[in-house]
Formats: sequence, C-alpha cells, structure tokens
Amino acid sequence: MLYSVRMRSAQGGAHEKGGKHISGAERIVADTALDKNVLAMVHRATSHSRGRADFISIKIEEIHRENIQYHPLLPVTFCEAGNVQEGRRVAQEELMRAGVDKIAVEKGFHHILALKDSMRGAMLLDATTGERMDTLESRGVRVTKMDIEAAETYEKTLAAQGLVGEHVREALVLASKVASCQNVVAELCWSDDPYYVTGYVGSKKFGYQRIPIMKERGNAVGGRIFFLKPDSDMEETIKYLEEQVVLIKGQEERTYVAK
Ligand code: WAQ
Ligand code: MG
Repeated sequence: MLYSVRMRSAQGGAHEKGGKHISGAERIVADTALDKNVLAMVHRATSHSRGRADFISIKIEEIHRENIQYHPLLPVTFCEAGNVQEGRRVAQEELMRAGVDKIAVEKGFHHILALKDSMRGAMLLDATTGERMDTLESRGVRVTKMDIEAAETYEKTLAAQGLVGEHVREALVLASKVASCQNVVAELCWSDDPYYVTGYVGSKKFGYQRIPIMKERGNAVGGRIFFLKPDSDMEETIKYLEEQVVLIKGQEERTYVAK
C-alpha cells in the first residue's frame, strides 16, 4: 500500500494564523516505511536552519495506484556562476531560452526579491507579462503528491554526479512534476534555507539547469515561480500541481552534461 505524506511547519503559530514558514516536505511511501518517514519529517521541522517550528501539520493519505501518473525525471545540466550576479544572469538567460518573455523574467525576480519572508508555496506568473495569475497571496501553490519511483537507484545516480542531500533530491522531483504540467513554460527556484545558495531553472524543453549561487549566504528568503502559458486555466493548473499523484521515473541511462 502507498501513502502520500506531507508536512508543513511554521514558527509563531500555524501558517494561516500568521506563523513564519519553516519547512515542508512531500513523499509517497510504502506502508512499511510510513513511520520512519513521518519521524524524519518531525525531526526536520524541529531542527531546521530557518528556526524551530512550533506548528507542524502532517497529512497522510492512502494513494490508489490507478490514480498515479508517471512522468520522466528531468536531465540535469550544471551551469557555471561565480557569484550571485552571475547566477541570476544565467537564470534569466535560461528562462528566456525556455520561452519566458523578458518582462516576465524581470517581474519574476522582482516578485521573489520583494518578499519580506519566504512563502510556503510557489507564485504562478503569466510567462508573457509576468502578472500574478493565482490569488493565493503569501501562501502560494504547494506542489504535493509526488515522489521518485525507485528511490534507491535515484539516490545512487545522484550521488555518482556529486549531488547529495535532501535539497537536490527533492527539488529535482518537484521540478520534474512541475515540468510535466501542460501549462508550465518554466520554473525559477532558489532555496529559503539561509546556507543553501543553489537554485535552478526547470523546463520540459531544457531540463533542470542547476545554478550554483542565486543568493548571498545567510539570506533566508527564497522562492519559486512557475511561469505559465497566458491562457492557462487556473483551477485545472492548481489542481494538477496540488492534487495529481505523480511518480517520477528515473532515467539512469541519461547523460549528465557539464555546461
Ligand atoms: N510547492 C511549491 N513551492 C514550494 C514547495 C512546494 N512543494 N516547496 C517549497 N516551495 C517554495 C517556497 O516558496 C519556498 O520558500 C521556496 O520554494 C524554497 O523552498 O542543489 O531547497 O524547499 O540542485 O527551501 C534548489 C537547488 C533547492 C537544489 C530548493 O527549496 C540543488 C530548495 P526550499
Ligand atoms: Mg527550505
């Protein structure tokens, strides 16, 4: 039996009561691994670099196999950047190459850089104008109900590329689900963990473009933007991102290229 397990944690009370977002996690796990995963999430919320959570919500739902969609893992490209400015320039170029208009890219950066504190989800922006399309304000859209199909092989393949740790493990799966959404043109992300400065641009066209530095160390504001085709149906898009169960199939035979 499979379960979707998701966690969100905050400090100063629940998110909806104004608490500060600390961390979140989403997994699909076998019943035999449920307790282990739930414990790991509790541990994560109470010992996070963004602070100790005093509110933790964990939701566990059984998954029915007939509702699962399978999508491919995005290939990873390693981009080069020596400082924040270079990293952001690379990200801007990659977003435009993936089909996001310049004005929307600029507004996208502005949206993240204007945040006083991180959101718990992502902003949905029109890829041609940069206008916000969702109405979820500081909550944003939280992508859930996804995981990698074969975790052990995946983690080994990542490790062989020097990609270790939860951040990349989870971000690549999330980016693969997001890229599988028909209405998504590209994604921009960097972490809200103060000491994790790596980010990426994701798209179905060009995969996961990993950018080594997107913000200064110590900065606890990060974010995610999904750039959408202009006429995207909001209800359908949000439903896919938040509700559709997706398992990502690893592609061990893929070559990983340095750029
Ligand atoms: N759905 C939508 N947005 C999310 C989700 C989610 N499930 N999880 C996080 N976010 C948003 C939210 O606004 C966070 O503040 C922001 O993204 C950053 O989240 O080495 O760690 O979990 O290749 O801190 C990318 C690079 C790491 C990994 C990203 O994001 C690598 C990361 P974090
Ligand atoms: Mg984080």
